[in-house]
Amino acid sequence: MASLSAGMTCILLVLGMVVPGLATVYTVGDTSGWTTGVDYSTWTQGKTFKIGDSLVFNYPSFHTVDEVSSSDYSTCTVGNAIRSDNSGATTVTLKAAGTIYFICGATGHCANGMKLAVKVESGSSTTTTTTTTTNPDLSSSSPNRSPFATVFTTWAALFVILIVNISFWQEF
Ligand SMILES: [Cu+2]
Repeated sequence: MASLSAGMTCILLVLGMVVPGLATVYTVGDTSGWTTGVDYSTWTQGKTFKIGDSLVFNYPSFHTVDEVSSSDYSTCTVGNAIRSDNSGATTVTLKAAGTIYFICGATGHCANGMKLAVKVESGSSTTTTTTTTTNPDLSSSSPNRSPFATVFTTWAALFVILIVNISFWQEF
């Protein structure tokens, strides 16, 4: 039984390393959305943001989502936004490593908490270890192979390995 547990633990460790996470969609502020009175530094705690992940801002359109510089973020300076949106539903895809800063452009809102700094890590969460092929015939024969299909195939293969592993240990 100890051997079985050890074998399964080993398999689970392998699963954790081999199967990558798909891109994550983060709703800023969760159910609170993008508004005053929320501490977004608390919201980012414990979250790992990677290239390919996205941030969804939900808010009434008297707020704005302004991407700003580090200094404008620190000082709550409005009017110099790199990008700005007030559609009420803004999705920002994280495309580069580093820290990206957002504030609300409405007067006084940044000082009332509408400021968000997200540290983006360089590791992409959409890259899998099994998508790359050097065989041109193989790649052209499956042009519609999606990341989901790849992940599913990987999981299926590992599931078979797990079953074989259990069968093996049950022999003893
Ligand atoms: Cu606002």
